[in-house]
Formats: sequence, structure tokens, C-alpha cells
Amino acid sequence: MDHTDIVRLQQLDAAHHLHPFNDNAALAKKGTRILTRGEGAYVWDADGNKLLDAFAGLWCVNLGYGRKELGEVASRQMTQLAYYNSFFQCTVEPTIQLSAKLAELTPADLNHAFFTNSGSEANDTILRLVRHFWAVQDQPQKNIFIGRHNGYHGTTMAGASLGGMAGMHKQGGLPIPDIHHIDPPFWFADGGDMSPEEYGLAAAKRLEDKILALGPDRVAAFIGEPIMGAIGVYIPPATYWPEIERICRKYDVLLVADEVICGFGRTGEWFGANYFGFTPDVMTLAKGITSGYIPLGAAMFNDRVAGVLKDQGGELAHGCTYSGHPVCTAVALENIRILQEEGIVDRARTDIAPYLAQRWAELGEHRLVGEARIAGMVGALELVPDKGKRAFFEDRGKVGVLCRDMALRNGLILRATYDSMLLSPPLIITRGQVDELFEKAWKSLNETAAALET
Ligand code: PXG
Repeated sequence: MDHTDIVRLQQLDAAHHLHPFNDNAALAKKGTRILTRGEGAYVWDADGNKLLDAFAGLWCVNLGYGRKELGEVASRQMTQLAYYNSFFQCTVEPTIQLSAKLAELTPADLNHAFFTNSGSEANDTILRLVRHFWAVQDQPQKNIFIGRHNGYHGTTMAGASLGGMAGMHKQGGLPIPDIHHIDPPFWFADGGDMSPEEYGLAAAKRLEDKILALGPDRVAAFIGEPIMGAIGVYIPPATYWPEIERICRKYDVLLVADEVICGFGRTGEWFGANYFGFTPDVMTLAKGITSGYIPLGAAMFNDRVAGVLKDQGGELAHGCTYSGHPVCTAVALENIRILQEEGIVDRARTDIAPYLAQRWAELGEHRLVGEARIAGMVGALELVPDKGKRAFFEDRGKVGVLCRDMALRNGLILRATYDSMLLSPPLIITRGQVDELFEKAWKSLNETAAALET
């Protein structure tokens, strides 16, 4: 694309397109970056820059870019039957097949799928259906959801309320009623003198304290991302999730795992619940379910919850026009077929994740990095002013943006949340590309450190 075309598109964008999670006035002045092509772990922008996408788009392109099979499947399905609904006692074959495939892939007896268009809608779905689950068992007062401060569960009214982002709660009168939050497990900032294992138990105890304060008969469910993504890849100590599960069982509080980021191989296991060794009652999915090639979300329910909803729930007064859209479910099936048949998740776990962890730990030696945390194919570098101390920069976020921009200039896409540099590459990244990622990240850290010193 030549320069005048780019400028013209940027002007149209500034005039007519409101961007999510952006200061739109500032962005309009600066001009957006227009992406034009993707192949494997790389994307190209309209200026022709080739960028190594160490963030898989937005935590989602697990399969990497440019897999023609997904487009071919979509095209075939659109030609054969572009749309039919799942409302009028009907459905379509790819949606049936995907329900069965998800039942097989997800842990334990999570055997029942409800389809949505996004992760946010999947979380809206579980809020309504879990409350309904308790209500039809004569416990309508058992309707409180407990999430975590700084958790992210999407952007709809329920999704943003279940999440604990203060900035989101300020816009639109959130959270909606009967949603409470506990502090997240973030040992780096919060662990004090405790070992990570001790801290994991202490952080989980916050849930028990909250349930007891509210009364177990009021608490419907606890929801959490196995690894908290958007806030900065908080990887809880190994003790955290088993203890959370124990507490949920003790008080008969349903355990909801939001696997929108962790699902489909991000941790090197199929789901974050497999990685941490716990069994949720309900799970929400999106992103990696189609590797981002087409929008799709799903809520998975175990036999107990789905059994009550089916036998006692009456007509399910819930659903989207596109619940189980055949093109989306066909693409998801093809995505999962490739992930399985090409052994991409297994290879991530046994080969690439260990290598990535080794090179990530080397980045952790940089003087700007206070902690290099990683779990499978997702990680963060915590940039700090004083390497020896677990403390943040005073003006949080500036250094992260500086480093992110340096990385971009060096042909590497990393995301910054405050001063955490986040990593979530396509699972198909090669060892050679991991080396390239390391070189570019190291150079960017050097340049960031030099900029701070001047
Ligand atoms: N749950 C989790 C854990 C997510 O990360 C959602 C739900 C919502 O999914 P949809 O498909 O409705 O976006 C997400 C989405 C960021 C960022 O800045 C992360 C997400 C979305 C937008 C920005 O890291 N995750």
C-alpha cells in the first residue's frame, strides 16, 4: 500500500471508527497501524514491516496465521448452508460435532456446550444459567458470583462486572448487583515473606473468608481465569487452584474456569484446569477455539449443572441468533482437527514451551527485569526500577509502553500491561523464531534501559 493510501485510510478510521480500549482522540491524531497479511507467526503492516507476533493477535491465533484449510472449510460451509439456527428444534451438523468434540476434550464431565459469539457472551451466559440452576432448586438467594479484583471476563455488562477492572466498572454503572471480588493471587507484589506455596494457600483463603462473610447459602459460584491474562499474566502458585477447588466443594459453590485465554493449548495443556490439576463445574471458551479465524465462544457445563437445567429448568430463555453458527463451528472443528492431528498442543508442551521457558529465563537476567514468569506458552517480564526488589516503578505503565514501542520498532509485537511485557505467541512458533524473539526482546530491553538512563 502506498503512503497516500495509508494516510487516507487512517483519516477514514479516525473519522468513523471508535476503537476498543483506546483513547480515541489521541489515536486519531497519531494514526492507526493497518495490518494487511499474516503467515505463521508473522504479520505484515501496510508499510511493509514484517512483525513477529509474540502475542498471537490478542491471545488467540494459536494455530498461527494463514492456514488455508480454515478458509476452505468456511467457504464450503457457506456455500452448502450459510446459516441455520438452533432455536426451532433444529440444528446443523458441525455444531453437533463440535459439541461432542468439546465434551471429549474438556476435563471430567464437562459434557454440555452452549454456543455464543464471544468470550464475553459466554460469561454472560454462565451468570444467567448458574443463577437459574440454583433458582430452580429452590435457592434463588444463592445468586452471588465471586470474582477477583483485576480479573478480566469480557466487556458486556455481566462480563465486565464479573471482571474486576476498576476502570471498566467506572463506565456504565458496574458492577451489576450481587457480584463480589477478592484479591488476586500475585505473589510478586503481594507475597511478602511467604513462599509461593504458602502464599497460594493464603490467597485461596480469601475465597473462604468471602464465602463465610456473605453466607454459603448466598454464593452461587466462583469465577477465575486459571492464569489471569489481561492484567499481566499472573500465574498462581501450584497450591492455589486445588485449594480453591476444595473450598468450593466444601460450601457447594460452583467453580467456573474462564478458559478464554488458557484454553486450546496456551499452557501446553489443552486447558488451564489440566495444567493446574483442578476440575471446574463450568468453563467458558473463546479465542483459541477457532484460533481467532472467526468469532465463537462457548460455555461448557458438567453433568450436574446441565442435568438440572435440562430436567428442572424448563424452557431455556437464553440464546443468540448465531448460537452454534454453522460456519463458526465448522471452522472450530477444523482448527481443533489441525491442533490434534499435527500434535501442535503436544509439541508445544514437550518441545517449544521448555525452550521458550529457557530463553525467557535468560531475559529474566536483564537488569530491567524483576521477574520472568512463564507457564507453557504464556508469560510476562515484570520491568522494575530495582532488580533486587519486588517493587514497581512509581509512575506505573510508562516504561512498559516505552519497551513495547521499542519492540515494535525492532519488528516484535509484545503487549504491555502497566510495566509487564506479555508473551503469548502462536503455538506453532519454531525454535528459530523463539531465538529471534529473544534477540529482539533483549535489544528492546537494552534500548528501554538506555532511554531511562538519559
Ligand atoms: N475472558 C477472558 C479471560 C478474556 O481474556 C474474555 C473473557 C472476553 O472475550 P471476548 O471474546 O468477548 O473478548 C477475554 C478477552 C487484553 C484483552 O487487553 C484481553 C481480552 C479482550 C480484550 C483485550 O489483554 N480478553
